[in-house]
Amino acid sequence: MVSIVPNNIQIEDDRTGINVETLKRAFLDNLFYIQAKFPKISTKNDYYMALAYTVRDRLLNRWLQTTQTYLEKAPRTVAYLSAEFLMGPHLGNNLMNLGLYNVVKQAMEEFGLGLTDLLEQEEEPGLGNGGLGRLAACYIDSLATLEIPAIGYGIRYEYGIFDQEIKNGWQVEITDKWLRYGNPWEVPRPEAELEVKFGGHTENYTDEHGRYHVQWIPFKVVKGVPYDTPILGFQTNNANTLRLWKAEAPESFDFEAFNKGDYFGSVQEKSECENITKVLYPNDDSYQGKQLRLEQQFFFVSCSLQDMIRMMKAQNLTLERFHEHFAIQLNDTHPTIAVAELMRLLLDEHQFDWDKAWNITTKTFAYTNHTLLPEALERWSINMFGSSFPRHLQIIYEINLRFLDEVRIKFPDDGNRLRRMSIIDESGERYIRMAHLACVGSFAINGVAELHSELLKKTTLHDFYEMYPEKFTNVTNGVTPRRFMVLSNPRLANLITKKIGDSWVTNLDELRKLETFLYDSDFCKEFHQVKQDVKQDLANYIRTNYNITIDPNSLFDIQAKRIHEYKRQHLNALYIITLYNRIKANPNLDVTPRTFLFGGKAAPGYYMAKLIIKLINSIADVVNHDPDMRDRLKVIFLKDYNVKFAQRVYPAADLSEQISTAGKEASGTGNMKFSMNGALTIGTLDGANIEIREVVGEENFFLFGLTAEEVLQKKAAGYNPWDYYNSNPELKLAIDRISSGFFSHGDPNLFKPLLDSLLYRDQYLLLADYQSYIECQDRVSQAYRDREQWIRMSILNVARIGKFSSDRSIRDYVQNIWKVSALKVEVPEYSQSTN
Ligand code: B1H
Repeated sequence: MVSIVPNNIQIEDDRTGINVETLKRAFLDNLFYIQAKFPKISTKNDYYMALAYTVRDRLLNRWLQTTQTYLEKAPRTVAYLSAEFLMGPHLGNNLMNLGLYNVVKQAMEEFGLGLTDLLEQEEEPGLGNGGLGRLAACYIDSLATLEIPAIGYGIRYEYGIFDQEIKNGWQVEITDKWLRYGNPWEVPRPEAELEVKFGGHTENYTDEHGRYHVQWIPFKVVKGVPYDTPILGFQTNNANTLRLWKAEAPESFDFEAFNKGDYFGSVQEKSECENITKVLYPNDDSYQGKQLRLEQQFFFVSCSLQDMIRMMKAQNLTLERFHEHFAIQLNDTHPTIAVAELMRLLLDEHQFDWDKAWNITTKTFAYTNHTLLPEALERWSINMFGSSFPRHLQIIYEINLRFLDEVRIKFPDDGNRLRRMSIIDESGERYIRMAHLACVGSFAINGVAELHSELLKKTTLHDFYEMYPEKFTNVTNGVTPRRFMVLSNPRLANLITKKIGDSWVTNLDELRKLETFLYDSDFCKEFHQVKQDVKQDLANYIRTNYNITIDPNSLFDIQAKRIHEYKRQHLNALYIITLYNRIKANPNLDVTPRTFLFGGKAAPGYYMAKLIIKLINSIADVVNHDPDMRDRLKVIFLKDYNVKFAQRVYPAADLSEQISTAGKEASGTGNMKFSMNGALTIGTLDGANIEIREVVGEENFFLFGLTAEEVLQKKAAGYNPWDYYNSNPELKLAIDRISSGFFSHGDPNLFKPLLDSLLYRDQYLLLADYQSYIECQDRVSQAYRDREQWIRMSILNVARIGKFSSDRSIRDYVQNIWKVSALKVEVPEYSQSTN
């Protein structure tokens, strides 16, 4: 193997050396030569940038050596295609993975700079909405840590998920200008740009051998420029690449406008090209049939597939073996146009015949479904789709024709089944059903938790399960313990390591060893102290940023996730009102003091979700200022919940709210992050909650509510929310308090849409689950009074959570779906300086 490390580099080199003195010198050097500043005139951001470059320098040899090794050995590679990568801040993660956290901390301290301050400075790349995007980020981390050759492909949105402010209790959206001060972690690769076509029409021609071909004559061409970010594994040499595409105008395509002297027209065309990667669509778990979104999807998919083909060519590999070289994972249907685009590339640009191209395609793709919610299932109107992608529409028709023939053979004389399964929905205006295309075009289909995968087979994809049972599997989601334990909760991580050593970080099942200390009172005390200290940290943060005092001895009850009716933040709110009412009725009631914390963004166009935020803030206003509460009840909505802030939140929770209507939350991943940090869960039998409860033990989990099956039965039997309202006095009082205007300065109309939806529809069965939830919450309050027992339950949550490491999820994908092997990267030792 050829080393790419120049052999004259010595360990003390300012770009590689890792002792305090060298790091300090390198930092000042970067401050001077990159930021063009010296300490006296530097801002905090200058310091952050100087440090970021100092750290980046120290991972470049691993990154380039990895790239070199992959190029040489040409291993089978995972391509993870995702419209979202919610990476969170890079600096702390890279410091941890390089093992440089403490030495860098010391170096900064010698300059009088606090490392935590500098870490706080980083603007996180919010290139995702919620769970789906964060999952992609956890998987990219685990892939590198497990030394699996992999590339993450996605979109470099200029504006990520909006920043949330709260004004007068309402959400206000602010554009996320995350690139404003530059991004030290990315490397633009303009030399590797590619072209992507849009619109126009197709033409048929016959070549000199009499073979029939189709040519796509586009209306416009857009350039895709890759921006690469190294993703280093935890204490490995493997640094994989996250390759995000930015859209730019080509230099040549607008010549017509220029020739006509239409300068402004051509500039406008340029800005229209760049629109494609301008902004992330801010909807979680729902889709909008917007043409620009479809164009975003195609843009990054086409760039990525062309990039893979180019790589194979560079390695002298034949495209006949494309499926042997790449396993492409489709993160939901968002990149599913890839099925048609790979077909087009093979058919039209590389002259494969249909059967050969289809064989390769269907051995390449695997599809992960992330939701059963009907409003999230992507379908594109044929007209819109065809106007942007005329050739792909033809290809999809042809795929469908052949597919329906297959269905007909397996299930003769079943017209309804054909209509149900067709990739084209012909029931009204015609649509392409992307999930159907994904199922037909993939060799594997998986849900993200056991229940979800079962429901997929029973409901949404039932016909496809009958057609291709062998394609279906489950891969339960997981999260990275590096970011969500080691980095975010160092106190807990250090305590664990002190007891069981540090190999749990890459082998999370080892946390089981903590069970030996369950009745070790010193350990329990220390564990409790860690939780108290972390809660105090959050209390301080809230004191500083919200000017509200909360009691770290109260039970921290936290619901942090996107705001959605199915996630039922308003059920939580009904419990708060119930507690409030009880204390009002009996001011001396002996209640367990609680602090209710909420965090999460609402999609800007989702009125009901925004009204839920307003309701929580309105309740907070009343409760926090009512002297009768005597600080036993506090409610805070924490604004702008993002990855950076989440890292403060998960460690501080006593109780994690996972209260979705059973059958609606595909998996959830916050549930895992809370539990890993010692929170107990109050939850329904939904998504991964079921599996969490299974491993931590039912006695260490607060279960309530209807099961998924009972939800369906109840709805089928004709659910009437009024029955619950009329027969439950506490529920009635809670709802009446809202409708009377008690929380809205006397305005009875403010929350009417929300209450009407509860009383007249209650799609998500809040009223049906209310009593069960209230009783369960009361059990929580009781349990928290026996603090020693609570601590043991909390320890058991941590000790038994190993299954939910994303390392386990990735091993599942590797073994059952991708069939790839690890490839260790060797980084030659730098020659040691001798003086
Ligand atoms: C999940 C989405 C999602 N499921 C559409 N579906 C989007 C759908 O921009 N869009 O159009 C964006 C996101 N997100 C979540 O995925 C599930 O709700 C969670 O239960 C699950 O844990 C997570 C990861 O699998």
